[in-house]
Amino acid sequence: MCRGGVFLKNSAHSEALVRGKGCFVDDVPLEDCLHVAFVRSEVSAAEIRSVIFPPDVFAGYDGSAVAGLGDLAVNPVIPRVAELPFPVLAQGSVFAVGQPIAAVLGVSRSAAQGGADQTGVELEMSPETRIEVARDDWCQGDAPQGVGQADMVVECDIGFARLAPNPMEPRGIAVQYHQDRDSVTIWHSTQTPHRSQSGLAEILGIAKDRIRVVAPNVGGAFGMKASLYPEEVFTVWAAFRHRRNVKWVASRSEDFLAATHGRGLHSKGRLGLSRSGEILALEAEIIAPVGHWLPNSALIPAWNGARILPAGYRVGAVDISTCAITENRAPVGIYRGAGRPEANCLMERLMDKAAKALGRDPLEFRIQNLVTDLPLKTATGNILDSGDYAGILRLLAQRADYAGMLAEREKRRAKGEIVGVGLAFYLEPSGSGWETARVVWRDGKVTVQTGSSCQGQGRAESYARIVSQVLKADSVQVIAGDTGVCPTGIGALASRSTAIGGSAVLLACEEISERLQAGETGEVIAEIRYENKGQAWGCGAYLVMVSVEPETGVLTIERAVCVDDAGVIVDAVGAEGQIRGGFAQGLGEALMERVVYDDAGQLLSGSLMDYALPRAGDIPPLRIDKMHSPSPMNALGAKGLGEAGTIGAPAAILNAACDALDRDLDMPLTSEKLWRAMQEKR
Ligand code: SMO
Repeated sequence: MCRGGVFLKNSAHSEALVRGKGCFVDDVPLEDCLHVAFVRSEVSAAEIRSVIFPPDVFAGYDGSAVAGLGDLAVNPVIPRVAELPFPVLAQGSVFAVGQPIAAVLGVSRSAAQGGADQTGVELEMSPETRIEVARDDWCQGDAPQGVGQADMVVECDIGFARLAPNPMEPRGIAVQYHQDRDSVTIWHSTQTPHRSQSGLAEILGIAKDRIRVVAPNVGGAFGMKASLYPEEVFTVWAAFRHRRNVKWVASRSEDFLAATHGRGLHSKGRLGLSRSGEILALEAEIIAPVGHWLPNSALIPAWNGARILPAGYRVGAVDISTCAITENRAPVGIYRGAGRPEANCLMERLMDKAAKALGRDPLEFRIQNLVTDLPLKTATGNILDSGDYAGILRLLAQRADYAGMLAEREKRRAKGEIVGVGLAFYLEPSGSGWETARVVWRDGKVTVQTGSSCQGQGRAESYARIVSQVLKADSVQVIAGDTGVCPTGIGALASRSTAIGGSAVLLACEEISERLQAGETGEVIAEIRYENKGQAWGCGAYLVMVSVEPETGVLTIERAVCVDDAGVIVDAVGAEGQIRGGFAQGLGEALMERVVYDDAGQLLSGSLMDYALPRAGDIPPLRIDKMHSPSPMNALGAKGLGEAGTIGAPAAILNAACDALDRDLDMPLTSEKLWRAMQEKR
């Protein structure tokens, strides 16, 4: 494959994937391997009275076997007020439908599953519990006074549905046991191979060097594979216990039941405004659900959902609180956007309601209130590093023919059509911290070993492009996702890989370039651990026009225009792909996706027959425009873009639907919900 004059050879690159030549966890051949099947709780809260395995199972384990294992580390982005255990198998009590109670090993997948199916579990139902596990707040100025003295106050209350991430490849782990060294090589479908390695070592209480984690081609993740799961830890434990190869690959249903869900937040906000349209104060209260155990990133949505407020707007005073509260349901983790969509949706709904209350045009009202003269520190302590926020809205208005769209809306409304125009400005902070790269130049052939990993985004192409911008290379090979080969990294999440990992690659290439100029020949190696100066804040604005069919409630997105500023773009095709994919995922959240539990905690949307994912035919054509304000926060000047569409699309679509029906609505905007709303109005 030849792109940009660089020959890429790597199984991780996109061409292999589209040709079906990738290698996923279930493709890894393991000789004489044991399979794991889990016995899962059928109720949401109970005490375990007994677990009885059928006599013919190869091996069966209940919680007592793994009671001594350690806990999973949780990223402490907001202060904890309570600790939760990390039960690899339930320890006497169950806290959610789907929680693993016991595990059965078998010499085939069906033998293991058969054994699990025949395992008898006696449960005694107990009441569900809710525990607050973390909380934080941000105050600047006197927000209650600001609201109290305001000429106008608008309020908004949004319930975000739980969403099932649904990467194409479900969770999976294949463990090869090395008899001679009492160590393992693990093929793991993960976004964070190094974290998987260190987490496993810690939980199992063994040295890190006995565990090599390889993330082969990861078939999508969307945040769902950023943390270790109980099932995965058990599979590795079983490999050491039996000194055998062991494998577990989740079914789609098991992922619906027991993989992390996203969103589920409840966000309330209130803006106090002056008559002239200044925002005097923002009060907001965020309640974020967490499941019955905490994955590493469990607190990120609670944190981002609050601290990203008031997004890009100038606000006199803020009083924002967030808390994370357990539910007797599946675990909650990050999901593409991870709090960013929630914060931006709340702010954008409030801005629309404020504009309406003031009798102002929503676009022009936003321009009045967007911050200028970056960098600056927001009321919640974020450093917005660069960008022309108002300029983005002006460009959007021009490219979308905003004035023409509004005129058309009025004309069609006069004819009785139900039409809405929705706008959203968004911010997308990319991760902070460090990533690594080791670049080896050998007579014009370049190998990049990166601590960043890939899950199908085309990272190898991006990194190869960075190489080719600095070095004259005949070929570039990018190796990612192998703790045995690559320098330690954080992983592929939080829109960090190009900005931070790409900067590490850039600096390593620059070092090699200098040394080559100094006359070095043969083999030149540069290894960089790059730490950014702070988060790079991508931004953008989306505009959509929707119509709703009065008879059926079916919503159609007639037009969608995106303007994104991700700073320096390395791979324009890849970047546009991220915007389109993100938009599709945001559209899913806005229009159709929803995890549904009944009151007893039974999952009602446990398959793709019940849980609606968007399909190609649901996605409208997008008009995509860009601005490029390089970020001063990293060497490359790049910002995040991978989550842009999932942040901008739901807010814009929600605003358009609310505009069409002239009322507040919650997502997903199903036809039933819209139809009922229209009936109420009549
Ligand atoms: S939701 Mo992303 O994997 O930070």
